[in-house]
Amino acid sequence: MHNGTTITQFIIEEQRHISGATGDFTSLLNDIVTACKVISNMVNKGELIGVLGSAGSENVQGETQKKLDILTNEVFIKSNEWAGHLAAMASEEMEEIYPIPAGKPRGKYLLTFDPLDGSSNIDVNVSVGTIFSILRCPGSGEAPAEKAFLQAGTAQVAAGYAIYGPSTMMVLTTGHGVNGFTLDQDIGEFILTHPNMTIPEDTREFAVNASNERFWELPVQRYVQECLSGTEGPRGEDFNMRWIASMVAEVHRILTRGGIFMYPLDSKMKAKGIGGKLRLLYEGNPMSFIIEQAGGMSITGRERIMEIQPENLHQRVPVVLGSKNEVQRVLDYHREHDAMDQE
Ligand code: P6P
Repeated sequence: MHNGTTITQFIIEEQRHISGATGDFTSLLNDIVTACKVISNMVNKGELIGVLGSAGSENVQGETQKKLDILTNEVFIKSNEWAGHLAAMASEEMEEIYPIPAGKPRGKYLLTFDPLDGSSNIDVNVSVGTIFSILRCPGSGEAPAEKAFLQAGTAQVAAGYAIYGPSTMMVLTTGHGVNGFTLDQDIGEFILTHPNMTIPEDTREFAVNASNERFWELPVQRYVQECLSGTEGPRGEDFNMRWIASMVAEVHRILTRGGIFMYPLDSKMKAKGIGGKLRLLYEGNPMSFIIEQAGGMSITGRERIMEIQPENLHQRVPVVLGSKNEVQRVLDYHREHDAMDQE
């Protein structure tokens, strides 16, 4: 059972810890919560309202857009452009930044988001989610350019996700731990059900798209092979594997019971000159903030994701995140490999 604390009440009580808080940030978070409620309803209705299937277009990454990718992007824009909390937004589904339109008040925050992560799963009814990150807007009120978004993940003010699964949940951090809220469909409110979420430091469950094995760098091949060798290998214990192809669902599982998620750099990406599969500003950084606040670790394989200085809006990075001791092992394997390479 829950104690009935709504996410709105929780955010307002959180705000009291922030000196000089004006309520602006609280109101922004509540607008984001509203957008996620609308998206939850759309995702839940699915083909009943004809929103499944392809939109017949591609996003900036050259990936086929689903109808819901575009519709959920519009929901985020409409829910967050009017209130005067934001100076601009950036989305996986938009090549350029979205400055707050003339005639609408401009605020002091920037919002980046992936409105429907894992959307390749939507047509087969597997959990998908929304990921968002809030930054302060530099400068003194003028309309920001793209470079205003190019801040390291350590500059994030807040980050969170909604997961549209058997339950719709929101998970949120403002830098004071991680808390989970479950949508009570009867009253349309997110209720605090998972206070102070923390990730076990150890795990025997890994998540990776194993079809890419032959393209991985040697340290990743070594780590995964040792997991697969189980009790007959150097780890001396058996491991379990998961792969949902929905980062929000993988991260939520890890927050709930531990684990390690990997989308590592591989030779296919290197050949195309891209830095990874996942996007730094609206997937890597918000999820890393949440994971670190829950006591986990999040790296590219070689460095802390939240310390990367972004070079462009849709920059992609390798991601290895989750239970601290397993992520540390992957980091150690990369360091050992690189040291031998330099000998
Ligand atoms: P693959 C979804 O498209 C996504 O961005 C992440 O949510 C997910 O972890 C990954 O890509 C899945 O990639 O190559 O297994 O389809």
